[in-house]
Amino acid sequence: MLRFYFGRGKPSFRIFLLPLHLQKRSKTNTMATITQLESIASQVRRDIIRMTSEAQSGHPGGSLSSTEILTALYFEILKQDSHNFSPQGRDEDMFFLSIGHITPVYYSVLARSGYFSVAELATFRKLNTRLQGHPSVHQQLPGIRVASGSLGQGLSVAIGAALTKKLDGCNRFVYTLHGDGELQEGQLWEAIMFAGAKKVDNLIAIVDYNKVQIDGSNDEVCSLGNLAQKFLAFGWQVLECAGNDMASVVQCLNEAKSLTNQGKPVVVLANTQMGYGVDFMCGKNAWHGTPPSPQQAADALSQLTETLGDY
Ligand SMILES: Cc1ncc(C[n+]2csc(CCOP(=O)(O)OP(=O)(O)O)c2C)c(N)n1
Ligand SMILES: [Mg+2]
Repeated sequence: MLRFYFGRGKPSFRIFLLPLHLQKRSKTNTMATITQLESIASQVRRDIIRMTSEAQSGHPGGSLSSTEILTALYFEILKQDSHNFSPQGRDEDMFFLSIGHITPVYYSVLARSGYFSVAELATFRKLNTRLQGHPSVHQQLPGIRVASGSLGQGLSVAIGAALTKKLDGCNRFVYTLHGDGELQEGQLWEAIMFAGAKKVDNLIAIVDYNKVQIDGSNDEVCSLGNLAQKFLAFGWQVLECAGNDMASVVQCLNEAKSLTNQGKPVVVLANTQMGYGVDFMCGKNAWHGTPPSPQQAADALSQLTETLGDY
């Protein structure tokens, strides 16, 4: 099943439309929440710019493209107890960041949602701190269950967690986030095949589909072809959304939840733009792993409203 939510891609499959009475109801119910989530996302983007600029290293591009996705997950979708973090995640939803280099956005949403102090964001990428360039478990930072950064591994871990939840009789879900360049890793396709074959239907994978990666566009490096058709062929349900539109992201993730327990894993292709929210970064792969200079950071911050208060 493939459904589109305001996706930029040509809707060559079934276009999803809520019945009118539900459209009206969901709009009324979610307007305030969407506005609040957008406000949080603005602060998260400020954190990303400040962390990478102050450290003069790190990955702002993919962090900015994934901001709506991670904000929606941590402030709306995931059922977790951020104040009592348990690595086992029993009776909770679990999230695995497979695209480990986007720690600026990950650390920001973890801190802002209560896993650790917001002030700790100032230690990003400093030696002997918990906020290393890529997530690691050695520092026991609350919220992190597995190290990542070596691309391609997160789905395999998530499948193990999802199968464990089934064995434990837990009806919560396991979520992952992947990069599109990351999808060139062979291990991912082995995991995608396994999840489809074994009907891991409590698993929701999300792709930050920003169409670029470290060395250029996906097409220049190694085309992903028709990604939706590939997932469908591997036995997944496929949804697509406008990944930098908060309403589209939230609606799509809620729909993904409703498609669980139907014998197929679910993937959300979130059409995003690298560097979204900062005009001179938007759509440019050069910002994959380049920190903004102090002048560039000042320019970027002038475009992003401070909503929750800078750390
Ligand atoms: C196994 C492995 N190979 C190569 C790398 C180096 N690397 C880090 S990020 C990246 C590109 C990832 O592209 P994408 O997933 O699209 O992330 P984005 O650039 O959009 O943030 C590469 C090749 C790595 N971290 N791990
Ligand atoms: Mg990418």
